[in-house]
Amino acid sequence: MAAASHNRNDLEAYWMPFTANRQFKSAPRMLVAAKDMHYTSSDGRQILDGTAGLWCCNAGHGRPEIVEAIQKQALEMDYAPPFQVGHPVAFELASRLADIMPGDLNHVFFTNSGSESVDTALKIALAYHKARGEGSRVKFIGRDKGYHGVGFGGISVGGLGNNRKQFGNQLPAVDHMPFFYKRDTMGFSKGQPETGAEIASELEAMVALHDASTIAAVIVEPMVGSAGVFIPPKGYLDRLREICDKHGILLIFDEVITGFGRLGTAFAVEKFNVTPDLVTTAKGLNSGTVPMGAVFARDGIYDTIVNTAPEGAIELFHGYTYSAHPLACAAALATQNVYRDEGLYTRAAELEAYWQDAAHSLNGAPHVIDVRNIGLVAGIELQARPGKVGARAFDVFLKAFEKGLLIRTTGDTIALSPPLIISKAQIDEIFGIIGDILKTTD
Ligand code: PXG
Repeated sequence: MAAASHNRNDLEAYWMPFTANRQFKSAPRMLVAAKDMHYTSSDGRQILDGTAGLWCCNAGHGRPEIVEAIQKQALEMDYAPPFQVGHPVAFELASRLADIMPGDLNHVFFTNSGSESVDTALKIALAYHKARGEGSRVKFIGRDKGYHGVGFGGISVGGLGNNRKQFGNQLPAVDHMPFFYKRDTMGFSKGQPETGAEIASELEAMVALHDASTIAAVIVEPMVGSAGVFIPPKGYLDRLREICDKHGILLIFDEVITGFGRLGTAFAVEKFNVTPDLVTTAKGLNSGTVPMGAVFARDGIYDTIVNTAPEGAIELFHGYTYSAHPLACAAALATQNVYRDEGLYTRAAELEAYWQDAAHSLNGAPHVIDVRNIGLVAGIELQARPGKVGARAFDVFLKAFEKGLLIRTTGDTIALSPPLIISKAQIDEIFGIIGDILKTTD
């Protein structure tokens, strides 16, 4: 009964996501406050944020402009239903976002996470083909090692075995392109590898196998984030675009990580100069302050779905209770102002050379078998301990936390993606701490 609940171990009730619960609860690491580039731990230490939270707090933490906008909106109107009524901040935000997104990706559908953005984009792709009389296009092509969130759509088009193996059923009509990265030819590349784009032609073989008339969309992360920071070779994304165009297949860029300044441009669309048909985003949209995602669609997709529906009919049977939540929208507008006023969309480009040199200074450090970088992202891959994949990198994570640095690890790769407000001294601090730890890690 509830009466006894105060006696419980209060770490037990919370089932932590993507976490070794038993291990964590035996030695918890708690964050209790955050300001600018630092977290504060429960034992009062300052922890330098090497990961922008989880690739999301691009403007840094506790930014007064964003906090005040959320407070003001909460007082003015806490919530408004998004179906059949609107509120002005959502329209203003969508217009602002369409303005900064290149090309004719002018229509914005709001969600609450990257996973929801992916599901939404997949559904829009299906609805688009159906609306133009090609309802046989129901298959999706993802890529090995892709991460597209944890919805059934996302794990199906995603290419990470660990995220699928406990769950059996997937979307049935999905296939995966091969991974593009080859360490022997691409290892220690600075920015985009020069060679290797030809593997994109594997998509042609898949189209031949499935027949174009069955394929709705291809979805890729323009830069592979979660699986360990892999940068596409020059020309690779262009080739995917060409093949999709040739066969009437939609191209979806999952920019949940790359969106909002991470690569030195507002979106990877601009950085790689390839325009997809749909773009999924979340995270940096409001600097991680309130859960929110957004899907961008090209004019032709919106127009086709909206204009072919009968007068007065709902054109897309899709949406969430919290789509365009007023607090999330207010936070996003304030965040966009911070990004604009502080030039944060180009800041990663300004720091890229410095960041790259700092990252590659670990070339030759103990256990380092590869260093990859682009914008303000770096992947430092360590040799795995025999039979214990991930253990060495996790040790580095624990030691870094002790030394006042938050990093992410995936397998044996250390993934770094700090807030875009980072200073050069803080970049030195990140790689200095990691270099020191590697010297004392077995
Ligand atoms: N797409 C991509 C490309 C992502 O990186 C999602 C979709 C899903 O977003 P939500 O908001 O539903 O989590 C992501 C999320 C990591 C890590 O350690 C990265 C993510 C999530 C958890 C861990 O790199 N990215």
